[in-house]
Amino acid sequence: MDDSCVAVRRFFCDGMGNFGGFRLLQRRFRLKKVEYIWLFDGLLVSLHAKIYAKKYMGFFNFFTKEKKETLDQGLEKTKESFFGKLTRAVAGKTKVDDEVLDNLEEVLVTSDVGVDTTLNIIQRIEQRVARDKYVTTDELNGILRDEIAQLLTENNTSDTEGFQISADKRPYVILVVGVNGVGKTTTIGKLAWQFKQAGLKVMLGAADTFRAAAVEQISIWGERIDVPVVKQKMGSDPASVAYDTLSSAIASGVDVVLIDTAGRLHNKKGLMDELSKIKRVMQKLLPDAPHDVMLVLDGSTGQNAFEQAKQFTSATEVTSMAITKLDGSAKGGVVIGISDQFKIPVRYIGLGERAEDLQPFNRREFVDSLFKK
Ligand SMILES: Nc1nc2c(ncn2[C@@H]2O[C@H](COP(=O)(O)OP(=O)(O)O)[C@@H](O)[C@H]2O)c(=O)[nH]1
Ligand SMILES: [Mg+2]
Repeated sequence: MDDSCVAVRRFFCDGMGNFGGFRLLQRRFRLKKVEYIWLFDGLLVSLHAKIYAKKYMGFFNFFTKEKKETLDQGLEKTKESFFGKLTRAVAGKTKVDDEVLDNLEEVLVTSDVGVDTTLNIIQRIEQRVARDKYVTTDELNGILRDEIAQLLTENNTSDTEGFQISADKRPYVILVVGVNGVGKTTTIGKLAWQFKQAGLKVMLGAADTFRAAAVEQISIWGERIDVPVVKQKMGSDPASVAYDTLSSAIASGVDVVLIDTAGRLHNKKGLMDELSKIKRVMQKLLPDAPHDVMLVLDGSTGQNAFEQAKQFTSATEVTSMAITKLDGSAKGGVVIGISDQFKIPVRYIGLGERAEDLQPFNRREFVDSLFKK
C-alpha cells in the first residue's frame, strides 16, 4: 500500500450507493484516487475510504457557514469598538481630509493594529485620496476594508486552507510554544480534535512539565477527545518527554504529533536553550522534526502579544502562529498587525473554548467579517 494512504473512518453516508458523498470526500481531500470498501453497520452505511493522495494528505476546509458565524460573533466586540471609534473619527465630516486621516490613525492604533501597520494603512489611504481627489467619509469603510485586505495579502504568506501534510513528513511534528496562559494546551486539544475528525492518527506530548496542572490539563483533553498523551512526572526534562512522544508515535504509525511546552520567558537564553534541546533530541529520531514551530499568542492582550511575538521569533525559529481569545475581546485588530508585521503565517485563530472554535485564519474572510455591518 502506498505509504501516503490514510484511512478515513466513520465517514457515514446517508444511504447505500451515496457516491455524492464519495465525490465530496475526493474533492475536499484533493485526491488523485480513492479506494473504498463498504461496511454494514446496522442501518448506517459506513464508508471506509482508503485515500491515496499522491503527495498530500489534505484536510477538510473548515470554513463552512457555521464557521463564518463563529467568526462574526467572535469579532463582535472588536467591531463594536472599532466602528464606534471610526464613527466618532469622521463625525461632522463629509470628505476624507488630513484631519480625518489623523483621527483614523488614532482609531487604528488604539484598536491594537500596531503603529507600523497603521502607518502602512494610512499611507495607502493617503495615496488613494490623492489619486481619487474627492473621497467621501461614506466611502472610507469600503476603502479601509480593501486596503487592509490588500496589505495582508501582499506579505508573501499563504492562507491555510484546512491543513496539509506532505506524505514524506510523517509523523508531522508540531512544537507548540508561547508564554503561560496564552492557550497552548487548549489550542493543542482543539487541533488534535480537528485532525482526528479528519481521520488522522494523533498523539500529544505533555512537555510542559513545569506545573503538575499542565500535565493534568493535557491528559484531560486527551481523554475527552480520545487521543493518546505521552507524559512523565512533573519536573522531568521536557526534551525527554518530546523524545518519548516521538518514538512512541513512530512506533505506532501516528500522522500528527503535537508537543506542548512550558515556554517560560524567564530569559531569552533559557528559553532558547530549552527549545533547542527539545528540537535536538527529536532530531535524533526524525532529522527534520519539528516540521512546524507554532507560536501561540493571546490576542486579548493586544500589544503584549506583539511583544511576545518579537521575543519568541528572536529566540527560536517560529514557522507559524495561532492567535487565541479573540472572542470577548475588542483587540482583534492585533491579528491585522501581527499578520502584517511578521512574515510568518498566522495559521489559526481562537474564537472560543469549544474544540470547533479554532479556525484556520483566512485574511480575506477575516477582513470581510470585520467590516460586515
Ligand atoms: N475564550 C477563549 N478562551 C480560550 C481560548 N483559547 C484558550 N482559552 C482559555 O485560556 C485559558 C488558558 O489556556 P491554556 O491552554 O491553559 O494556556 P497555556 O498555559 O498556554 O497552555 C484556558 O482557560 C482556556 O480555556 C479562546 O480562543 N477563547
Ligand atoms: Mg498549558
